Amino acid sequence: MKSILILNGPNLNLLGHREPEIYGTDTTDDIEKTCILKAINLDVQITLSQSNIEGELVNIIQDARNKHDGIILNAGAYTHTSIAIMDAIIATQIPTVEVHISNIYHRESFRHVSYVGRAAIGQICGFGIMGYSLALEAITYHIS
Ligand code: CA2
Repeated sequence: MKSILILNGPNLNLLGHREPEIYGTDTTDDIEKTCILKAINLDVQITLSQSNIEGELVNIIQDARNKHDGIILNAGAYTHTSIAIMDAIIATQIPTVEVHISNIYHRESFRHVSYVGRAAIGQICGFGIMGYSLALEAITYHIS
């Protein structure tokens, strides 16, 4: 069975509790529930992880080698700044789908730049937490 890592970056642990007008009212527990249902449907195994620390995200991506067949990554604000996370994705060569809850292109111009996007196979943004299950479908299709 294929194994997919779903990795969230900084502040995404606060989902549902702050800025609901941008990020909605769904929490990370809701992301987990939605993804578990989708994973059963697609017959894939999932692991969820979150860190607020850039280096930890790099470590988790490196550790994914030989463990996971694909990564779904919402790197939060590090999306727009982190060459280290981009390099980790390129180095591990694990197919990665970039996800954002909000439509980053409707927001400030600094959010229009994505270093993750340079390494990812594709990007899903603007669909709220449904983006994670769409990404699960996309990555499963890609690696099958
Ligand atoms: O839309 C997304 O998923 C983002 O990755 C979310 C990041 C933001 O920096 C990106 O530009 C787009 C921010 C995540 C912070 O999440 C919060 C949730 C609740 C309250 C405050 C922040």
